[in-house]
Amino acid sequence: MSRLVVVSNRVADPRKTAAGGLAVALAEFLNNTGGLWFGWSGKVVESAHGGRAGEAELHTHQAGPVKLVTLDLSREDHDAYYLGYSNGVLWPVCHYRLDLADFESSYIAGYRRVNQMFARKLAPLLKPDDVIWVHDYHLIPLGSELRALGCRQRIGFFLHVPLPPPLMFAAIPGHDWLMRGLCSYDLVGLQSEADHEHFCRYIQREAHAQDLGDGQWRVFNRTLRAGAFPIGIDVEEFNALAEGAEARELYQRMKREYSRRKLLVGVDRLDYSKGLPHRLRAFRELLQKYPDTHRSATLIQIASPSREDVTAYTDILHQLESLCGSINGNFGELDWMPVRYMHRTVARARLPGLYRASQVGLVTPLRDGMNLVAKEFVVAQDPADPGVLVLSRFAGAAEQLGEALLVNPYDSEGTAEAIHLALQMPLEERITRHQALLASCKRWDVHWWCDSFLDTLNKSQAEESGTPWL
Ligand code: GDG
Repeated sequence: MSRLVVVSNRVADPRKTAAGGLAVALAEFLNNTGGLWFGWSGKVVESAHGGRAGEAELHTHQAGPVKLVTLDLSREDHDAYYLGYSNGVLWPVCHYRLDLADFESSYIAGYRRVNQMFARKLAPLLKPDDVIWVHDYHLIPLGSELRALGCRQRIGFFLHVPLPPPLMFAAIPGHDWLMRGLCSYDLVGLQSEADHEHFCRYIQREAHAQDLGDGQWRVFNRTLRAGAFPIGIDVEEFNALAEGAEARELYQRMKREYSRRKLLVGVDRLDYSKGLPHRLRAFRELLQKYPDTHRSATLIQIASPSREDVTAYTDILHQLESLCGSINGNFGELDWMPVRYMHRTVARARLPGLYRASQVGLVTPLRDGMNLVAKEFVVAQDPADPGVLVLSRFAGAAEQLGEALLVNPYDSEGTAEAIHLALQMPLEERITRHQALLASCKRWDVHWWCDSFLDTLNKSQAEESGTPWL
């Protein structure tokens, strides 16, 4: 069995529960193959080595059979690669927010520099029959940089965020270079059929790719595969978490505290893609239109801090604070606050308890690659008395979770209607919908995702020689 080498912006210790489903699923393969996980340490070194990357030292840490190898970034590289091009350009454009992109021309050089450094540092650690799996938008050109250094191993890439339609992708400075980079992999995995279709359309129109059938393409003088591999959660791990003392204790406490009220829950990173202000406006609409919800419906919104050094994130924080304040100010009573908003991270071990105590799960991103909260909410429910999932049609998860109440989050009236329907839904219908949703979550879990991606990658032929891409 070939060794698996995972490369991602950040590296997680797969033995820690806080690492979440992805790390746990990857850990299975990494453990079995004595794998290697390579990425940024999360540390920024102030002007060490003259501010430039290149001399960064590798930190090696053995986590059971898995070797974790990380490197630090200089301030200059971090700002251009991470804050600039990755989170200031690629993240907003991939989430259809051209208005929030910061098209500063110097970022791309830093992005490329860091990808080159990753390749330079990783290449000497590779064995000839390794299988390499690169993750996400921070590292799109890594495959071509590795190829340029002569790496002939099989290399797969998975994009966790949406891939926008060709014309929108074309707004990214260096989009053609990025797409060439994507095409240097042996397998490109996307979250949804919609994203996959965008990829195919782009390479057909812009690069005259030839469709070889069975997901294979001939483009830029090489053959690659592409497909949709919707990511799932580790259902067993999440069930075990739900059985744990912390989740059960929280569940009981919430049930006691809200015995005469209905709970709605939202759990998101505080990110503009998650549609939090739109969700609060829909909730306000619900309170305005349906007085029966007063003193009854309570929305618990967890917004865990994220990327606080990017301006667009501080803007969304202020919008949220103001909306929550005005909803509570206008509708609140001495014994009832409609919104309980927390700008804090809740321990992962408690999340299943919070989901299970809630009658409605609100997952209403404006755009999302997949959205794992939707799946966690479904799995955490009591099958005999399940809550209802209100899900944005713009989350990748909507392709698999069609039995949720699908909404357009831009339409606050429509979303309010759906929430009202969810609050009123008879038990029988809730059970039928939940059974179908749970079956999807179990069928397309994170192990299916890992297995199907790696099986497909193993089928792919590694290029005969490193391709001179650059
Ligand atoms: C990217 C893509 C894609 C959230 N708040 C807390 C907390 N979380 C956990 C959730 C869930 C995870 O974070 C969020 O996953 P999502 O899928 O919703 O979103 P992103 O972070 O944007 O992830 C996304 C994903 O990659 C995987 O491919 O689905 O589309 O954007 O697990 O539970 N966890 C804890 N406390 C919190 O307050 N412990």
